[in-house]
Amino acid sequence: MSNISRCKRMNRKYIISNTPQLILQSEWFLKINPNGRIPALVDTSTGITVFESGAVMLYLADTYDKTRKVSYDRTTDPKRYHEMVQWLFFQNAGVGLMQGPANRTYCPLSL
Ligand SMILES: N[C@@H](CCC(=O)N[C@@H](CS)C(=O)NCC(=O)O)C(=O)O
Repeated sequence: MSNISRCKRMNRKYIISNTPQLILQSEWFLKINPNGRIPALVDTSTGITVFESGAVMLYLADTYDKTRKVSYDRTTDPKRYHEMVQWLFFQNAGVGLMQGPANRTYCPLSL
């Protein structure tokens, strides 16, 4: 039984990561992320699916970091919240943006 099947059976949340290309282009995965990339999150508690690492992180923080141990609240701490979001976008638009193409270019599937 795969880890995903196990998580589904246990009704657990799961993040799909470190996945072979064959799976990323499969019909069931493309329903979760039409862009065919990881990470993607399926939260069986809420029925919400999220792709894009930044969106996944914001979703996890908003949904599960209720006591704000690792994130900032937009309403009560807007200064820090927007600083957090700016660095998240900086990472996603810079380093993160080039990571996918770099993987495709420098790590051919035939390896
Ligand atoms: N902007 C996306 C980038 C996702 C991405 O490029 N993921 C890579 C792994 S780090 C991937 O899925 N590579 C497989 C492929 O491009 O086929 C995000 O931040 O989630």
